[in-house]
Amino acid sequence: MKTSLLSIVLLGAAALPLTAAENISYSQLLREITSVEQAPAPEPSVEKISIPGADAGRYWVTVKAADSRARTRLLEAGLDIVEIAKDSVSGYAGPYTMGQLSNKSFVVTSQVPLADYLGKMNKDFPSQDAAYHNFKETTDLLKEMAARNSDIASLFSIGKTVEGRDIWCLRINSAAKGETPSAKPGALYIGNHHAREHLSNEVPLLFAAYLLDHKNDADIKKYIATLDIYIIPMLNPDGAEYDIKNGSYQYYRKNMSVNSDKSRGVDLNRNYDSWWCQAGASNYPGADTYCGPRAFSEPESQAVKRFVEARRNLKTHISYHTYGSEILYPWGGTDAEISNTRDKQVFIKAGDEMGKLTGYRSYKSSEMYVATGDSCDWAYAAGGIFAFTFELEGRGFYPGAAIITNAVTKNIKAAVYLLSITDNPYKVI
Ligand code: 0X9
Ligand code: ZN
Repeated sequence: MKTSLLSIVLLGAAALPLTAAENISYSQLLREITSVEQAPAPEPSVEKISIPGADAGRYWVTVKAADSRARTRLLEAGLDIVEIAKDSVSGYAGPYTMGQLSNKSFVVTSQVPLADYLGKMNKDFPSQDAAYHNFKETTDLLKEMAARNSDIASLFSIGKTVEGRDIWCLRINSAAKGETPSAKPGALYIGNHHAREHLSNEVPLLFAAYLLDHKNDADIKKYIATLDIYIIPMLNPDGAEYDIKNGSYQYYRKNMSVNSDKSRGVDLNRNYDSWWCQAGASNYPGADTYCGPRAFSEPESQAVKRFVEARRNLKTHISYHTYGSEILYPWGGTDAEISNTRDKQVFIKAGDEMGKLTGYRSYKSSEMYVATGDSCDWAYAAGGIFAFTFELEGRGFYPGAAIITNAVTKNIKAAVYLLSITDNPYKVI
């Protein structure tokens, strides 16, 4: 739970008159984040990690896997792949997946009870990560941004989560507000499909602050006047909140649905209707890669579906995840190449350009592993949207607050680049 950053920002903001001319300052936000980053470490504490089922046979495992095909089979066995090496992968496995790994022809080279593994990890603690924004802080900040920039910004909920939280969308458009349609080319940025990937909320949230703070810069002004920009920083607030409950990280990936077997959660990035629940997904509810009972079974993915289908003007999209310093483009659900060669060239060229701006490697999603039900595959297939998955930087899901400024700064460059081609993505080829 962070108190310092937002309260400083909002207390500071409250002292100002609420006029359209006043902005939540992006640079102020970054300064505050930096000051939180540099704050002295709190009292050393014994980390209390409570993993769902940690006592019931969850392991950190390393399994031989020489290529993307082998990695896909492991996803299907329910393995929550976290690290990919040349000949192996490592990740989390619960009792079901441990059974699959022993029954099938997998070679497990190491398995460490999760509690032991986490106990040995040198990672940051939530109190040191105060600069990250939880759901309330994100909500307050988005409301403040919209209120202070009512000439160009509006905020609305695209739907409710399993637990009834709003999925907020900040829209930046000089003419249309709220859910009013627009014919201008649209760009969509979504963070936090996966609960524990908190940096994927910060990047789009701070990108929104940046755009509003720079609304009078010539290039940004032009994009705001000519484009329809949507930013949904927190698609899975239930999961994100669960992941930080009790002030300790839960290593939680999915949403908070209660499954038929009473296990929790569907993997939202396996729940879209793109070869749903085929390769790289598990139909076992307890698995971290569980695809759900049917495509779009989840209110969060349904909300994205409704949102995208109602906005045929959308041309470009980034879905933020962590981690890996990668930019991925379709297909992710099949080894096949996309059939439209011009589109493929756009993906390659735009991906490379954003790769230069971030230092990330851009390549076809399925080369990482084939995984079906992926949001970006669906967005491209359903709407012809140039949809990129960004695996942001950092080693681990909890890279600490010190990573935010750099990650945000370089990713704003890539996000602005995407705006620059949204009027006509084909101009890049
Ligand atoms: O597996 C995922 O959903 C993404 N990785 S993460 O570590 N953030 O969970 C990658 C999605 C890329 N898409 C495909 N390879 N289909
Ligand atoms: Zn993810």
